[in-house]
Amino acid sequence: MKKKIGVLVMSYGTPKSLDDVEAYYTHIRRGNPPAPEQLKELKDRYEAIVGGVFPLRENTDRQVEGIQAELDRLELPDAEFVCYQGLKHAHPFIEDGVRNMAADGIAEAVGIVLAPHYSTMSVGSYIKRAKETAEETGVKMSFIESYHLHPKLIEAFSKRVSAKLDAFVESGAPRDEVKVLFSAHSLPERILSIGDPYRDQLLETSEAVAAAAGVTNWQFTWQSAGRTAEPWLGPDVLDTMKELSEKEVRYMLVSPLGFVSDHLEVLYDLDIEAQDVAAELDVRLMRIDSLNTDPLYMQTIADCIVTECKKGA
Ligand code: FEC
Repeated sequence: MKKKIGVLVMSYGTPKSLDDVEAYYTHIRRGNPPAPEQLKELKDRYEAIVGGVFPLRENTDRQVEGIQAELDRLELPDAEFVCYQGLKHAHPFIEDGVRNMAADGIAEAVGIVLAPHYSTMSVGSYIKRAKETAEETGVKMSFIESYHLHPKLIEAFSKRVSAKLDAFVESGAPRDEVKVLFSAHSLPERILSIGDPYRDQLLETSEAVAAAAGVTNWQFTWQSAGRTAEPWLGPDVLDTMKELSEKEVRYMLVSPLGFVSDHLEVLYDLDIEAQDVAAELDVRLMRIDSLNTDPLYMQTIADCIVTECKKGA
């Protein structure tokens, strides 16, 4: 009989419905309920994207199915992988995922986050929670911390950048006049003082994708900074767009490399908020398509899992 290896696929999580936004936001705020105006503002953002539908849930479901299919296709002689979902801020939580594995008799598992870059505040906190529950339940777990330079990930992103640059050219824009803006979720500036690799990994991905797509006219910028009093990493994409437009840049291609799925931070922050700013500035803004279930991305994850298992064998 083949040995069953659990795969804990972790993702951010999204509310089930508009009624669930308050509980979700309270969880993000570590148990502190949001003020009524903060709650309204977040609900308005969800309502603005496809009328209050929460695409991240279905996208994560599909990604987990895609990863399972990719792992099944490998047909390893001695091992069989079984994927479980664990979400950071929604059901099934990370802890539920690990407990579900233990309840199914899984003794060994690998954990991976659907976010390619490591930060103590993002991927690190997913892993910490999974590790704690794994120790409690006796599941032997190892983790993939980052995969930001995996060749298939770089290929998937660079194909998307090239496709949108072609679309710019077809619509009459000179290719080398399109500024490619690689972006990722901002984090509080204090991560830099603790030697966090997040920013450097993002710059490495940007450089690799630019090289693969033959792009020299690019820069990195942050997006979606939290609404807290402390300083967050900048410049923000909206400020970058304003600054570039003052320098007569008229074509911009935003390429969110820190995200792998369509969700609020892409569909609202870029497709609505940044597009509104682009219209005010008379700038033509496009965005690369999200990876979602791109086979190259599914293969990236499957390959990381198998490589991690071989390390432990
Ligand atoms: O579509 C959806 O329903 C969920 C979209 C979503 C994704 C996402 C990814 C990341 N976040 C990261 C860091 C922070 C930090 C805070 C924070 C707050 C929010 C809020 C919402 C939200 N995030 Fe998020 N994030 C998404 C949504 N995020 C909503 C609360 C309102 C607001 O501030 O806009 C601040 C709170 C804290 O201190 O914890 C920090 C990072 C990522 C990318 C990596 C990952 O996916 O884990 C980093 C998707």
